[in-house]
Amino acid sequence: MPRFCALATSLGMAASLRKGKSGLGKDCYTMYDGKPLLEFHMQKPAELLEAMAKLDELECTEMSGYHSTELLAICETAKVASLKRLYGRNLTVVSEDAGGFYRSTSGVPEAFVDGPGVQAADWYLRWRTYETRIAKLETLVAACDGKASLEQIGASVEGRPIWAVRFRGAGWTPGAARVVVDFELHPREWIVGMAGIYAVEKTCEALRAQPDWLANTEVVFAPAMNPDGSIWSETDNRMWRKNRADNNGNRCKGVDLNRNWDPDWAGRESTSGSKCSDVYYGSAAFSEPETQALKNLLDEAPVQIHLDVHSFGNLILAPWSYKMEFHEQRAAIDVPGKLMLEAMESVHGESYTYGGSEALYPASGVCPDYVGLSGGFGYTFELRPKSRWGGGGFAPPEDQILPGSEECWAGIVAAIEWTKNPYTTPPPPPTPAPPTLCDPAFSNGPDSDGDCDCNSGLTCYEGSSRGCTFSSAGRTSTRYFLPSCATCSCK
Ligand code: 0X9
Ligand code: ZN
Repeated sequence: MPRFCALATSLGMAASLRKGKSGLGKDCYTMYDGKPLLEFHMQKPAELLEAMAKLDELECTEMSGYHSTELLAICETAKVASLKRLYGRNLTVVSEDAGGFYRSTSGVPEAFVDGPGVQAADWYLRWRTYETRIAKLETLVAACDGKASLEQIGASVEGRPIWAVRFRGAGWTPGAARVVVDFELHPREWIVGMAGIYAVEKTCEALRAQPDWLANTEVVFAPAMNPDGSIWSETDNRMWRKNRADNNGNRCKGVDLNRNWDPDWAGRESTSGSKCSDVYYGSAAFSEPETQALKNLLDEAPVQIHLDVHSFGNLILAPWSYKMEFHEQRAAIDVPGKLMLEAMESVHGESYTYGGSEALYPASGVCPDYVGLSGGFGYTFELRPKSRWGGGGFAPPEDQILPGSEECWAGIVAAIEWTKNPYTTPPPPPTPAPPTLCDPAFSNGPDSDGDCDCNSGLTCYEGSSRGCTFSSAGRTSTRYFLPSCATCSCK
């Protein structure tokens, strides 16, 4: 399998690749070199769907992920004339060279070379190759003081291991608090793969600072759910979304791992039975080995919160994903949902939107709806960037990696904290205790440290015993007594 992005990096060519025209061999943008990047401005969702079907027919690469009524696509130059005739002023050419455009604004993934002056945090300043990310996982788990285990949960279509990192706190038994977070079902969402490694790193750090943080709790991360697709996206096709299933020898490969689930597999919303479609749902629910691996992990024990991490759009999407109607438990679902929102926004002041399918679009057979069948809450995160423009959509600038990963981590922490104490309505603010006063008939106070003082000439009794407990723990006095003492009196 060609591995040119990684190879170029190890030869020190990444910087020149990042700058513009590669000219140095193939990379993950080469297939888009010299092809126009087009933007379609549609007025209504129905027009959007029609345009998307047209793009499928013309074998264009659709790049907006259905995020708005504005579509972004890369098409062959020869197709542009007919598209211009069809869409007129609703079509603009953003760049004549989509490959060069994304190569220079987003760049290619690199290995990480440690050495003098290199900081650990530098790891998050560049996109990292799949191998580099898995190697980092191994290092992190090995250095996590025995708190984490790296486990193979399955194998991809092409036979690559699928890894999970499990943090099982002392005292956890099946049925107790459990959070599962999966990353990068969609390979082109590179920021998600980076955020998955960051989450593992931060969990180990948190446990080092507070070893009992996950007592009675299990947290499992699956940081790279689609290894074949990720490598394909890094080496051959930057915008690859599906796995690498061969679809019985069809000319179009791949199943969308976020359409291959129940409930509502092969339903009506934003999915397709066409093998060439980016949202192809596969031959059956759970047909793909990557889907099965995650399903088995989720099935091991009840899950209170499942987070399925994607990009882009700055969204936290509540279930159900497959329909517009509100979930019957939506008020309860909103409690951790809004805690995650607040946590993510508070990191950098970046705004996120929280909502159900009304906040994006409904989608049938998606992964986070699955835990809903057994009572869990399954949310979708759509990480940075917020938009394509100035944002880069699926291929943002590298300076988005670290803040995006930090925001994702903050959302995960909020989910874990809620799961440890899963209230479904926010707790009422604590009611202040009514002030306890000293009865002025026989005492005065409270004094500076909170005691009542018997009036002159009176002696304090607690019940029938002479002498009362006062604020200095355990000591008694014939003058002072605690205002809360119901049996204390001055005689
Ligand atoms: O379409 C998807 O799979 C997700 N967007 S992405 O751009 N990452 O591909 C969104 C799934 C839709 N989810 C909900 N409606 N909740
Ligand atoms: Zn996605």
